[in-house]
Amino acid sequence: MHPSRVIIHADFDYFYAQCEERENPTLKNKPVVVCIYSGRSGDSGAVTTANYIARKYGVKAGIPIIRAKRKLKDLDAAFLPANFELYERVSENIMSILRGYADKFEQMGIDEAFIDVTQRTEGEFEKAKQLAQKIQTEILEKERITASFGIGPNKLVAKIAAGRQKPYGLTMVKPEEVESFLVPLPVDELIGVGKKTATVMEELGIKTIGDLARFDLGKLVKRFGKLLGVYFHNSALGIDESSVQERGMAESISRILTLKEDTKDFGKILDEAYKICIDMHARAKALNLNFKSVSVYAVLQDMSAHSRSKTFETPTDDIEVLKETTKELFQRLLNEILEELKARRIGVKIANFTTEKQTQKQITEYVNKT
Ligand code: DCP
Ligand code: CA
Ligand code: CA
Repeated sequence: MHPSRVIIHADFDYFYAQCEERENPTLKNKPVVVCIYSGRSGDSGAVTTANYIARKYGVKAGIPIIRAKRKLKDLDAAFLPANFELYERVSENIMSILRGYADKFEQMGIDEAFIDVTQRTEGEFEKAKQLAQKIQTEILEKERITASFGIGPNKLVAKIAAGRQKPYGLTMVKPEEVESFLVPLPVDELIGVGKKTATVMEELGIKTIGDLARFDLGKLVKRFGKLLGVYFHNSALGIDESSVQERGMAESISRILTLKEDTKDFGKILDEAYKICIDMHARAKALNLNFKSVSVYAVLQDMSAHSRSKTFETPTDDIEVLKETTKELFQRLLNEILEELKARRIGVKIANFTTEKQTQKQITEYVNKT
């Protein structure tokens, strides 16, 4: 038999709302609801997520803001507009911590990731548990965010495990425990079984993953087709061979921010742009990336968006080059467009990455050719 893989899944707890609590601790003891206001009227829009206090009153992702307000009426609840810049920054920082402990790393959306730790734990689940605790603590200490972890012999089991104890939970399912772990759970815990599929399954008498595992495969295939039928059957048995997929290099790193007040003052814009540069540069350094192009953006008061970019001959990781280029590009952009309108939002992007090794290679090749 193959020795088992050891996979960890991390999912950050009530993520957007927790980021808001981190920035403003006075929110901690009250219901917090993060909203996307559609802008049509005061309260139109939807809830993206809520902290656990608000969830006790039935507030959850996807419901209209107006409904959430009704549920939290008379309570001292905070309704906040989503601040994606913040969530992305926090997410990137936590992801780099996770990446540092992975044989293989795969990010799934803004608040979760799989890490394969088979090699570094020598396939031992107890070691993986210690490692997971260490990572959880590091994330809490460095980023002041709690994340829940699941450990399992594959992605399927690790992901379900991560959702079992929240917040700040750690659930380990060893290979020999997979069956007893899955059997009692509702089918909609399986990836790919949403509300609709769950309803169809219930009509077939399938409520738990155990029911699904026992259900006749032929009948399942008849109802859902071969591909899905077999997939559901295997999932219910805890079978998942899919590997943790390292994605290629990021294509770009960018930051956009809303200015404190609309302005056409070059100095003020540059101050903010430099902050972005420093932040992005640290990010590129952490990922060991050199960049070959820089772009700057401005969104004006009429919401029109404008950009300018520049590509270098050779990749660089020099902060001064980044700042100089940003300055030059903003100067050009502002001269050309800022006649009447002020800027509302600005951004900087670096792209066309190579890793340091590749850069070395390109440089040597160049030297050899000449
Ligand atoms: N999100 C969203 N709209 C949704 C669902 C989620 O904008 N319909 C956003 C807000 C969440 C983030 O994605 O904070 C992560 O989603 P999760 O499903 O992991 O939910 P949370 O992290 O908020 O809560 P939990 O503690 O249950 O993981
Ligand atoms: Ca989450
Ligand atoms: Ca998630």
